[in-house]
Amino acid sequence: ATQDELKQQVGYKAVDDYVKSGMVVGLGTGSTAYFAVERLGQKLASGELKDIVAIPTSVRTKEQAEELKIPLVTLDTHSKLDVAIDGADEVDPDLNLVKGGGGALLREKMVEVCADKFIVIVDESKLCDGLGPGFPLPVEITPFCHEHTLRLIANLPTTKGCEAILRMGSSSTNKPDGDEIAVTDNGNYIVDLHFKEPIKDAPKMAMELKNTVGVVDHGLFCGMTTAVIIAGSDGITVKEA
Ligand code: DER
Repeated sequence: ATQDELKQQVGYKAVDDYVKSGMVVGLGTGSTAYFAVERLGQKLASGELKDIVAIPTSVRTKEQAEELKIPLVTLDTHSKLDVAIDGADEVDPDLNLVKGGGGALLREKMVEVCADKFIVIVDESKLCDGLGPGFPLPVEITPFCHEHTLRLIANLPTTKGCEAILRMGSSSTNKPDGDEIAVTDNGNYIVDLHFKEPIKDAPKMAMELKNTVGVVDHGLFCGMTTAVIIAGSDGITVKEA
């Protein structure tokens, strides 16, 4: 199966297995979450699912959902979700995640911490033994004095020795071209932290990053995952936290 077929398999399965009529559903961002949104639209159009409202985690997911006529609400009126479905850039054995490759980490985390169940959908290439070396850790920062904040987050006890790079071009890593600084949906910048060694204590790094003034949030999603649906060349497996 092609990588797109693997992404479609897990995206569809997440909706088929975890979304029931009447639910409030968080819609993730990225090329895998794209298929979950597509499947939800299909099942609402066919009548298999009814009375669903959804909360998108990015402008581009909002636009895809609007095209599919998925009824949308926000956390302001629905701050408790039944389920959220999203991709990830890395998944470690404890089901801690690195997210934010698509530049949507802040809205993703705001939505996904409010969900009773957080279902992660990945192809097997995202699995790792330790977070870090396989995918740079995105950190969303305020634009004011961003070089200063970049230096701070590159020199924390847990991050010392990493290479911190300001994300240029589009806010999604898929298209890091261009000579403009990437700007997120929230008007912020992103610094990607490149680690040579696996992150030893992700929760500690998460706390140090969050406590750094100028940091809005980061791509470590620790202790949030309910289940991961993994598409591999030999089929689909589900790992539950
Ligand atoms: O930016 C994000 O957090 C995305 O969910 C990313 O982690 C996964 O994107 P992909 O499904 O396109 O690989």
